[in-house]
Amino acid sequence: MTTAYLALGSNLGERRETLERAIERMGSFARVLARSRVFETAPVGGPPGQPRYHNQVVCVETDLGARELLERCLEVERALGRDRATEVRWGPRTLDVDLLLYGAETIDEPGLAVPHPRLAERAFVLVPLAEIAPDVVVPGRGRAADLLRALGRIESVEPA
Ligand code: GSY
Repeated sequence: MTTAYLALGSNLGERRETLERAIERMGSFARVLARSRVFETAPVGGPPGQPRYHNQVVCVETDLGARELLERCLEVERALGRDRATEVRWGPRTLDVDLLLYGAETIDEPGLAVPHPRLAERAFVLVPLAEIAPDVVVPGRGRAADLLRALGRIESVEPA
């Protein structure tokens, strides 16, 4: 069994409901141990004028390997209306699921990078992650709470 952290984001459609439905579906391949509150966040990157996101982080326990876990999460994205083939790069999306951490592993393979390479720069990930797991260690970077503190003043990440 491995403990993993997943980041969810949605800025199209019924954002909160989409996150809720995604977590429900994750229950078929992982045990959800903890979930952060949902935060409303300003979009980072992508085309100007896109809607604000709802973001959330969940902690799961699973028998799946990291790649299989990611694949199952991408299936959840597709089931909830995401079409990576046609969407604008960094543009609005019904659901994004990122594998942030998989145990204490560091993985750098095509299509699979753990810890997530931009985790330490993203307040919309670190705020919910540090809420449920302030002491979790991001391999090579340090504790989640310390990474969040290092970001300095946080704007546009508010409980939804
Ligand atoms: O990387 C996930 C998708 N995404 C997000 C997001 O989830 N939240 C915010 N605030 N901005 C984002 N830009 C992208 S791309």
